Amino acid sequence: MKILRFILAACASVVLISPSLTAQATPTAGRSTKQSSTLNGYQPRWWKEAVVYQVYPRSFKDSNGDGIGDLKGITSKLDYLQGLGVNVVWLSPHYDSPNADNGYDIRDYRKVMTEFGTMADFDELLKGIKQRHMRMVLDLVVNHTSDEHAWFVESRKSKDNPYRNYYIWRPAKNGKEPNNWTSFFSGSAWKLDPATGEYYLHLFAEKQPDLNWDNPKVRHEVYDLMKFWLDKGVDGFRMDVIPFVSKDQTFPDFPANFDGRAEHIYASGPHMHEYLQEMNREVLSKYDVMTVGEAFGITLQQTPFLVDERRHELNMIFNFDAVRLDQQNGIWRDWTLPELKAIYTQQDRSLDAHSWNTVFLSNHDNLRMVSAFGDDSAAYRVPSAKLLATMLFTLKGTPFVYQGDELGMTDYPFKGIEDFDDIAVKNAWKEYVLTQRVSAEYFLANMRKTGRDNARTPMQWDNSLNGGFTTAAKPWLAVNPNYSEINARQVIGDPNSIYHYYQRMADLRRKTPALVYGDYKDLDPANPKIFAYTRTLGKDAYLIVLNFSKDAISYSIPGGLKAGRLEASNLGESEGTTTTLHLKPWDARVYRMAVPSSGTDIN
Ligand code: TEU
Ligand code: CA
Repeated sequence: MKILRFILAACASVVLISPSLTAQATPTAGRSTKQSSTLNGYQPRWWKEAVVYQVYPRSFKDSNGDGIGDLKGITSKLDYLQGLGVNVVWLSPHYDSPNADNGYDIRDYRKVMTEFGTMADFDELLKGIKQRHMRMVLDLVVNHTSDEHAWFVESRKSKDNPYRNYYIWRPAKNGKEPNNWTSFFSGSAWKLDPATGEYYLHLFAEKQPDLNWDNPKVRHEVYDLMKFWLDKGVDGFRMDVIPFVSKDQTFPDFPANFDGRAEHIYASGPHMHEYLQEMNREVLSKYDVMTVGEAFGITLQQTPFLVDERRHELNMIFNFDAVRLDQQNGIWRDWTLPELKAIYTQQDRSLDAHSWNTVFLSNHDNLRMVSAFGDDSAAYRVPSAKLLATMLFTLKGTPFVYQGDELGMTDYPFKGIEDFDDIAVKNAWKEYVLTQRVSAEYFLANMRKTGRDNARTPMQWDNSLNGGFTTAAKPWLAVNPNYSEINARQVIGDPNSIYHYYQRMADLRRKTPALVYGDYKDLDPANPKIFAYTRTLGKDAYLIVLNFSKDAISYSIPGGLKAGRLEASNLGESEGTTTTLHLKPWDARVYRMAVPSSGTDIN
């Protein structure tokens, strides 16, 4: 069955396979078979069992009072992270950058951003992480650089500059841009450069020119800089928009029936798999590291082609299906629970025991998890944040926690355009409001519900001015005014807090192989309010029941299954071995199921 699924998935994403790759989809002796004992068919790996915590350095902790988070600030909070029970810290970009896109525009890959500190501060941070038996993953942003990177400074000088071919340059077509591709940050993806009269490609900001990965020198520069950081002892990479690195160099226009999802076009370049396999061969295979590709534009069906271990590309990716369920082409939409459940079922069906994936509902590009998927009103913020944590830690895949979600931080009450910092929002304002005369109210209403700055406001450490994030009068981005109630000091002191619930869930996951490697089954896919599923490893079976609503519901567990021993619960409800649960609003429970009578296949 699993093999059939794999073949079906292969047919569905035929556009991604180059002929030579199918031959490589078989295990290579000595590489994927290092560990012989498997769990439910899976090779046990530390990154499958880990809980990852994402730090967005600019907003984590300011140590020197300039209003900007920094590396020393992170180091000062390592006990906090260790106490939370996370195993891996993923650091959003910390490299030298003019900050057109908060560090996702890199000027020097081997230097630390001045505002964040020095290389000595980095080494200290890494040491502190290792001392606490945690690991560190860096953000690898190599689809593009800053336009201030030395390579681009050279590249734009002349058509015969040795670095010209490091980027993607094209002459005008009929006096206009080479094609009709658009930038994610508004306008054309091409920018005319006066020095040579040619256009360069930038899928993001004008200050983020795309590298030309078809130039082997570029790829080897990337491999070298990866080794530079791996040799310092870091444990892997989150790879920014990695599916975009291979471009169709004929640059056809968007197809006639184009649905506006540029990421699907940009992610289907011809050599992506070839380059990832080369990167794996040249770099990754030489270290015990984890990789997670930010796979914007990759469908769940296409996922195994990036993460099947026999292909030697990546360990896991971020699909955008769940996290962007509340958006369609950048416009907010209402989502339904059956849609969310269908995504997790699809994720499970697309992947077999040779593949792995992630579970996440927020990051620095999205909303606050409790605001988007829970209920951030005073009555339900705490239980719904805990319910989401229950889901995150019991679904199949490595859970990624975004800073502040363990406090139940919420979206920001933006008033006007001046409250936003994000280049995506500012450019869209120019395009839609100032140029196309879209109403400012409509625009702002949408940005409140989709804008990336919602998740970028500073961490709320305590109830002192600016939430204890900085001693500066004005942080780089305003702290959410609810910091006096929602902050780390408060949650650490309250044994019933969201923070302590995260701790308990991380602990439960760590000691429960069934929650990591066990089979997943959605018991009630169509139910609009309840998410009920099992995780089963041999005789060890867990039942998870989540009430995604503010209704009290009497719920008969489907399939005649019985609850059992309570392993976790956000509201302290138990009810023991029963077939009917009396769920309160946003109730979340994890039961170890009573072993079914012989012959009953609970899965
Ligand atoms: O994001 C990839 C990406 O394209 C989206 O998540 C993006 O935020 C959205 O489409 C904008 O509306 C990655 C980084 O996570 C993001 O912060 C960077 O801005 C982007 O790449 C460019 O490096
Ligand atoms: Ca600082």
